Amino acid sequence: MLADHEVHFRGQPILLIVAENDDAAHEAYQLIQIQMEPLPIITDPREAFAQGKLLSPSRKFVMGNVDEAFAQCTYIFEGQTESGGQEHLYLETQGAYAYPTEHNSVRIHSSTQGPTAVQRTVARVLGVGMNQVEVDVARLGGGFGGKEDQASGWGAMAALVAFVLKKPAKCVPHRMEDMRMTGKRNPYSSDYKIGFDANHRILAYQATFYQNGGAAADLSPAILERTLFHATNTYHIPNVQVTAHSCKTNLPPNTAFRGFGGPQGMFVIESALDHAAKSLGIATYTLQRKNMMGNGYEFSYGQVVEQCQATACWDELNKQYPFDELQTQINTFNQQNRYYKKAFSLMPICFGISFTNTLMNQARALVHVYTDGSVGISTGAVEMGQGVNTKMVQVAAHHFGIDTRLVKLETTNTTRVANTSPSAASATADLNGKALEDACLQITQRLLAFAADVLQLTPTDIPKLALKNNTVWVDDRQTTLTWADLVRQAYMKRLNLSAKGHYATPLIHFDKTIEKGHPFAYHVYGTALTIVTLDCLRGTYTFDAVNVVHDFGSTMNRQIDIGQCEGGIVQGIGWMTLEDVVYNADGRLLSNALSTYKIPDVYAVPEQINLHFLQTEGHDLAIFKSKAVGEPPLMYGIGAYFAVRNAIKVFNPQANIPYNAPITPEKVLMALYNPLV
Ligand code: LUZ
Ligand code: MOS
Repeated sequence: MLADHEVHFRGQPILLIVAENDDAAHEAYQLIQIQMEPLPIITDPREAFAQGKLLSPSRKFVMGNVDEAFAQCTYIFEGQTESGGQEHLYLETQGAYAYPTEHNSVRIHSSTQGPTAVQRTVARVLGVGMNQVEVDVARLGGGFGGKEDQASGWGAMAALVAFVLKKPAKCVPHRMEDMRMTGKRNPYSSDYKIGFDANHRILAYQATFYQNGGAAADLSPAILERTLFHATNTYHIPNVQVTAHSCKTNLPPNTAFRGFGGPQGMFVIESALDHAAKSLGIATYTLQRKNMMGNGYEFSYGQVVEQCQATACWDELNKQYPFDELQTQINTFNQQNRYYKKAFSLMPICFGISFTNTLMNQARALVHVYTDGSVGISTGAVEMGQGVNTKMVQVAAHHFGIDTRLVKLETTNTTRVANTSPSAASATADLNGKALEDACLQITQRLLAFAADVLQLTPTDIPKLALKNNTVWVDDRQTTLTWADLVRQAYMKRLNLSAKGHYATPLIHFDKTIEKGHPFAYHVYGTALTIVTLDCLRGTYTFDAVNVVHDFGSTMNRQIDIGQCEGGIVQGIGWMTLEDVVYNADGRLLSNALSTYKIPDVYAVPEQINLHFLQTEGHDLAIFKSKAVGEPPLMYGIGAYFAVRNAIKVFNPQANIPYNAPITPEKVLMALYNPLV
């Protein structure tokens, strides 16, 4: 919990001051003197790699033979990319509140995406059983991955104080402390090599990823894996060799952030394609579309593409906003405007849904039907603004055929639902929704069998019964037996009105020894068209529109899903264009406040975000066939980088712009006049 002998990064907790109030704590802090001997500091992942400093064994996914394929290529392009970190900037900082309870136990209210992770860590720090640690989560003011693994420290500090002093304790960092002490999105340094035949078809792709992991493993090894899973994005590439190294540096341990390594991998292949297209003198979108994958394509990790919507989304977008016509209009605008230049880009996405660690794809739920017909439900899902609570209530209300008003969702609590996976990987609604569905169906089966009795039908009639509109229906005809009556009578006959549901995603598996398997329940697809206007005197830009065709499956809540897409797009634009996490050579965070770290504001939001729902059946492994929506839209933001880059090229075709993100206004201004001045 605290540094021992060596401090590995600036911001690592060294000691814990317990005081009755903030002022007293600060006074005590002033009295402390620490003597430390400086050690060498590494902040760059390539340097860490050269010194053999790794957080976990390196990984390599291979399909076909890239060496043989490159020998056959007509065109080969090689280069390097950099993508930066990203501060989560959840509105509510990290924090926990703990108090002692009976039987030498402790209860913790934690701002965590992973209640069980906090419970496990606290039990270990206190040296007690997990059954002596209760974690309760009402909701979070945002998580974005930052509280998947990094909430545990704050929970442990609060719990330690409560456990030892037998008094309530609260541990909540100030915003600037939170920014300095916690890890962020992993920055990546990458090398790519891409080869094409004479018809511009990709024959081979090779990439090496140097992940900046920070000072401890945290989730970086899992993030590294997802980078490899998404390294080829939506493209049909027969020969692939991608290698990834998780490099240990002296920065706060970097961690999960919406997309979880996927965006970092996709940025590299999109850079490689853009590099190739510009060198070949063709539109990047022509090259992208030509190489789009389809059903039957085998990813480098062995999963075969099914129910592919990649070209369906792309082509529908092209139908609604014809790209060639748009280019013609933009050309006219650019001829008529000397200091404003417009450009656009296309960003297709394919994101795998499931925790890549197969065992984490499990969930449980607890349902009680009370004697008055009201319902209480508990799941392992944590609400952090993504709307999962609403979706859980929808699941229960639908299966019982009752108004959502009759359903109450309890807090997420480790004594009601144990051994939870964190709310992460976009999989929370699917996993917990399916577990909840299992519990609801156990109860409805009992109730419908009982209803057949009450209505004086035979057991063979049970399949004709349904619960709808707060009543029992037979063969699509409403009966006079209401839900409330049914429940009350069932109780009087001593029926079990509670159930525990369980779900483990079927079909998925992965063998790390050969790096092959079927790790994802399904994939989510979509394409974004991003149009930008660049102010070539100032280096600033505004996004005219982000137009998207997205594969929601069969959405169970349109408003929530639209909200997730809009938020993801804006957060992705922030990562790619504005947000610059800066450490000095000593590993001190310089961008530790909103005055030095620029996040999207109302002016940075695209003037229009137009979301089109692709018409599809949805997927059976998605709850109510409504596909996971949390992370995929973030990657549309990558399109913003390429749109801005294209606009610079219109003004200054000679500009030599490295594939480095974020492409901040400062960098844009330099590129606009380089090498002109
Ligand atoms: N967390 C995790 C995640 O532990 N495993 C994952 O595969 C994942 N994917 C996305 C976001 N968080
Ligand atoms: Mo996450 S990056 O789904 O905690």
